[in-house]
Amino acid sequence: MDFELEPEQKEIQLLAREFAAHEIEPHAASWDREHTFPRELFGKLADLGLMGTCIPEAYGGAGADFLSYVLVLEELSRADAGVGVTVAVHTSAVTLPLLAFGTDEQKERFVPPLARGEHLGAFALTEPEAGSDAGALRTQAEPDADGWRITGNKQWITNGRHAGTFLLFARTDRQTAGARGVSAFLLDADQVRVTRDEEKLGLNSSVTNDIAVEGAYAGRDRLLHEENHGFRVAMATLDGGRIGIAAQAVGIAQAAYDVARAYAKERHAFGRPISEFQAIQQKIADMAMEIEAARLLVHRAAWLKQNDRPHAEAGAKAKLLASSVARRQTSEAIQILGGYGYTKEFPVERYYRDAKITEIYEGTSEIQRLVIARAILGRALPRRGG
Ligand code: COS
Repeated sequence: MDFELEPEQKEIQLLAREFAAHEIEPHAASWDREHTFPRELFGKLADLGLMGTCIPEAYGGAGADFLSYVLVLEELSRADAGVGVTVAVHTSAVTLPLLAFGTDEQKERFVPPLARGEHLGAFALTEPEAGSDAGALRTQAEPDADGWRITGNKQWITNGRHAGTFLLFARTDRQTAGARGVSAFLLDADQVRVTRDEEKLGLNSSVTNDIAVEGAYAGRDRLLHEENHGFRVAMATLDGGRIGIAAQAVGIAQAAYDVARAYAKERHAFGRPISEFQAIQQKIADMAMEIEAARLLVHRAAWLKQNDRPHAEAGAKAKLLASSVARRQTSEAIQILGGYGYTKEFPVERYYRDAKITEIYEGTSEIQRLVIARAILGRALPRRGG
């Protein structure tokens, strides 16, 4: 066992950290306040290879491993969690499943423009009445010529307004309810209409959209993986994606910790720095411990994934812990800063708002527990309708 990062991993971590410190962090407060999606930033990230960190060089990526990618996500999210989710969805939820499930032709056609950051990816699974119960989706793909006509509505689609490639899930078998009978398709931006921009509690530098697909034609070349087996694509994608969201949560928690620790040493009360009071020391100690524990789970899950080992349970555990640490410890950071923490003068209120979503998207904490429990106990939970 070796807890030391490889030299290349440290190098890429430093690259992302320095980029985030110069190009993201100084703007994060205004992007949050003004709900700015920093489109040009992703071009700069692409110039460094960070829009395809863990994508092979042959497909236009940087050729680093999955752990390196997770390190990048932590650093980006530490500066701005909205930037973190944009890159996470683009990479984990679109580019990686294309590599895992695509034909050679699909990989050659769709991956390089994504890996080089020429356009963004969006993952379209969720619908107004299919969130945690993803298998209940209603978007329909009707056979037409040698392909399908797709019609339906998707909700809460990260990157929707700015995406060039959509990985979209639709029902190809009308007779079969639930997860069976769902297929995965690759659509272009001009086949999708953005119908709404979501207003959110946080992550204001990312975009979240409702989209409509109105009879878009998808030929066989746009079917990802086998017909009626798209749910497997969705689940396997989320298994990996959750590790990325866990890294995002660690980044947010780390950012809150950094501010709280510095403030505790500077702020005086009762004639001493508040860091000399046990009440504050105990909070700082808990923060440091919980963040480290969450990070270790994230790194282990990433290591399992990059070694082609089962990682669904490890990823769910990492996300479950990291997201609850982020929610709890961003709140504690506000507590340490007191009244200042509640104002926009310091970034901790933004971290607190941004942290909450990590307990919800790419599977709620309740779904993570279900995934973990199924891995431990087997499929002992009631099936749909039963
Ligand atoms: N990897 C690969 N395949 C998987 C899988 C995984 N981790 N988990 C399930 N599958 C497959 C199953 O093997 C099954 O295939 P077969 O019918 O061929 O055997 C199929 O997918 C259906 O699985 P299951 O019966 O477990 O589906 P359920 O409807 O019970 O749903 C949960 C399972 C609840 C775990 C799933 O719907 C889920 O993860 N929901 C949360 C969705 C989510 O995270 N949404 C966020 C969207 S992105 S913001």
